[in-house]
Amino acid sequence: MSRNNPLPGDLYCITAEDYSLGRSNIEIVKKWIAADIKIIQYREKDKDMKKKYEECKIIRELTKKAGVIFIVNDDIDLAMMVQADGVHIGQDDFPLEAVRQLVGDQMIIGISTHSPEQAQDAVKSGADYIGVGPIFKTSTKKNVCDPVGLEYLNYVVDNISIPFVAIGGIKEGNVSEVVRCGAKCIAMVTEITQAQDIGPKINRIREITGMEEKE
Ligand code: TZP
Ligand code: MG
Repeated sequence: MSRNNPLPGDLYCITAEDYSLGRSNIEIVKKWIAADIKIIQYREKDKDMKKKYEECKIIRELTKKAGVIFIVNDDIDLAMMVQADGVHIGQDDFPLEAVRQLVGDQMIIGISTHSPEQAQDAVKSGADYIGVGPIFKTSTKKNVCDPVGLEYLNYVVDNISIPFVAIGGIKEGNVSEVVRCGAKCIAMVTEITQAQDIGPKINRIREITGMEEKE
């Protein structure tokens, strides 16, 4: 795990228990690890802190054993308590520089961005990677801004030097467009959490995109 190069050229998987066909986050994470997913983000907006802490403790154990990067969304204290590899923040969270001061120099910090200005600011503030999206329309995230489309993704590919992950409304059926723009790391939430057959789904997406399939 390295702050310089935190994102694999592969899928970036994010939990969403409400959209997981009744399966728990832990069950889903185990399936991702079995499918050789290399980065997992814990994202749960509506659970209480105690529950989140318990789940993150387990996910930290599982990811550590498997050598998988573990990122916690939003909750910097939670990320630190469970010794996650990183934290992912949004534009309305604490300033990135302040988060860096708190978490120290080992932890990965990712930040969601929706415009060229935000991407430039993220680079200046010392982000280790940026989220780029929502590329397409999504109803997974509440209060999400309008899709930024492939235009902003193209801007990032051409102008931003730090790693980035494309996110938002990306599905098996449109992922090739995103890859064609130059995205190497792709986040999908519901397309994967809602798949009945998660392992085969992941491998189908890898085949379409030319990402590596598990042997
Ligand atoms: N950030 C930007 S869009 C989004 C997040 C967390 C949700 C993406 O979910 P989906 O189901 O892949 O559209
Ligand atoms: Mg957030």
